[in-house]
Amino acid sequence: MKRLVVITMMLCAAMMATAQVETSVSYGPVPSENQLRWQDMEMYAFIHYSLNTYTDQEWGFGNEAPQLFNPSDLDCRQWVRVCKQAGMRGIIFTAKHHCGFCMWPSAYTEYSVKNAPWKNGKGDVVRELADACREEGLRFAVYLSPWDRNHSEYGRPAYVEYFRNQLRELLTNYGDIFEVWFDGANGGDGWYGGANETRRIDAKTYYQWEETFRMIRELQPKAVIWNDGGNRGDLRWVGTEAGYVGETNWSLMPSKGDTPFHMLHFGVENGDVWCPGETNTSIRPGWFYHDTENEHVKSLSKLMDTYYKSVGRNSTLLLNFPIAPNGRIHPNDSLRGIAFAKMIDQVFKNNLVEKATITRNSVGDGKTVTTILDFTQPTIFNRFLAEEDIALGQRVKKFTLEALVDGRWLPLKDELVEHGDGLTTIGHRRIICFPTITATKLRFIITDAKAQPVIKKLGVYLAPELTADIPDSGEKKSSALHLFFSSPRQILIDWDSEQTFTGFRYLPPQDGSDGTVTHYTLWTSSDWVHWTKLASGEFSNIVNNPTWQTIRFPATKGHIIKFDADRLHSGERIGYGDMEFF
Ligand code: FUL
Repeated sequence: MKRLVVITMMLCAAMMATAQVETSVSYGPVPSENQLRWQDMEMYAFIHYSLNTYTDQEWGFGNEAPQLFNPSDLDCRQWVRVCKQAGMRGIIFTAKHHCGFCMWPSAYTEYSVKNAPWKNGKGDVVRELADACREEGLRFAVYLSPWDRNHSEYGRPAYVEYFRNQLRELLTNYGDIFEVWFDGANGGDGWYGGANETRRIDAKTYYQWEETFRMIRELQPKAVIWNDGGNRGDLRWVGTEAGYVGETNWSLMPSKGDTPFHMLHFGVENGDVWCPGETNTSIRPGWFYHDTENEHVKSLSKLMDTYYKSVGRNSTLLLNFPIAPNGRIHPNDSLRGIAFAKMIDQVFKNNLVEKATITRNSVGDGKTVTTILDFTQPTIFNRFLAEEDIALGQRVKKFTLEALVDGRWLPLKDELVEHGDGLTTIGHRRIICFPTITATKLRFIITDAKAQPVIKKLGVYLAPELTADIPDSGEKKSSALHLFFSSPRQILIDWDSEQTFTGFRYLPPQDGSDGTVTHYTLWTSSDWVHWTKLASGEFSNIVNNPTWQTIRFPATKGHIIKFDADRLHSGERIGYGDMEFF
């Protein structure tokens, strides 16, 4: 006989948490405290910056001159502010990339900032960034490339000693480190102290990872280790840098043996260790800055897609922001990053589950669970979210989703899925995207689980439609300024350097009055935090006489302008024929 349990209640998030946790016994491998803390970070930034920034390369050969490193305007606080506003909770910095150039004055090499003209060789980028992160409440972490194309001993035992010495410097002199990132790229050709040759190593044995890991555990017991270089760390690569993990994503891996692509990408259902996937990708095509990529910063819809396919698939998102040669994050990247965070907030700010009545039936051994969300009235939505309490293990194997539309249950499928219907694992967070529907009820059925599921949160949302034109047509650039629609009624314009503004001209759309701004407020800022109002008011008679509108104001310094359309004549988005600043 099957046992039937029925629970009915008005749902609020807190009740949901207690109501569904009927067990506190874990099942299978579970995350460590470090892994749990890391998973809760959800999004954090990569920063790629090195001599490559000045040679327009992705991988330096190891013989690039330290003299190239002389940024005019290096500002780690700008990086941190941008990352923070882009929703990032920490930063992983390329302290040393494959070229071997150290962004801190390592005592073990001359190939570092100490021989660069920047700050007369007295600078330390790692220090400045670690301090800036601490000030702004972001966590800090380091990328130290095991492959070093500069070092003469690379490939021999002496280099491994050198590598560990460098790591010790980074782990002891810069405060708490949340993650240590060891790139998998290994061996091959390089300068190697002038040898100019190809050196091959066995990534599994050469670096003696066990000893290095032991050192990390001792010096930074709260750090997680990422390693795709031949030894299982605390986290795994997801097998691609394109910014997505498999829709089935187990946070489990086998503790031993090789890890082919499918294991990295989908995890391993019966793996014996907890080893969650970290999705790493860059906001641009390259990891390092290249002028030629300024027009190819990922669109907002691409970034949202990346979010759904990483954080929304039981992974974290490690999103790279390259530093431009002047020592700052380029405005195209920062504006896009900020718009990304805003969009995430917008999508998830209103959880429709809070207005629903929930009924939950679990059958038999409790592994099959049906949850019905009754909205009592027709409700419009297009996103579903579920979270397991992963501290107790990852359990759900399969589920279905159905919406009651006009009295009929319609199956919903994940429209971003690459294989099957995609309604498989949940883990820390699963987000399902489907076309906008109007339904009175939503039915979430867990059809297969390893053990009784422990769902700690459910969410139903209405995400704004991201039409293809938002990301790309929102930009207009000249050499001096970068313009971006941060929302349909707000334009942000960022200059490469500080300006003195004295006036503004606005030409309304010339092909109709939709989008014409009739009332506006204009702001400026130098730091994205403090805003000074420059002017606000009405463009008189602009609809009947759609000509240039000129506004003058007292000279004010800043490098960002925010143009708010307080009122539009008609339409939903700001329109303009042209704009000019004095
Ligand atoms: C890769 C490296 O080779 C790239 O240069 C970059 O650092 C990326 C994050 O990892 O494997």
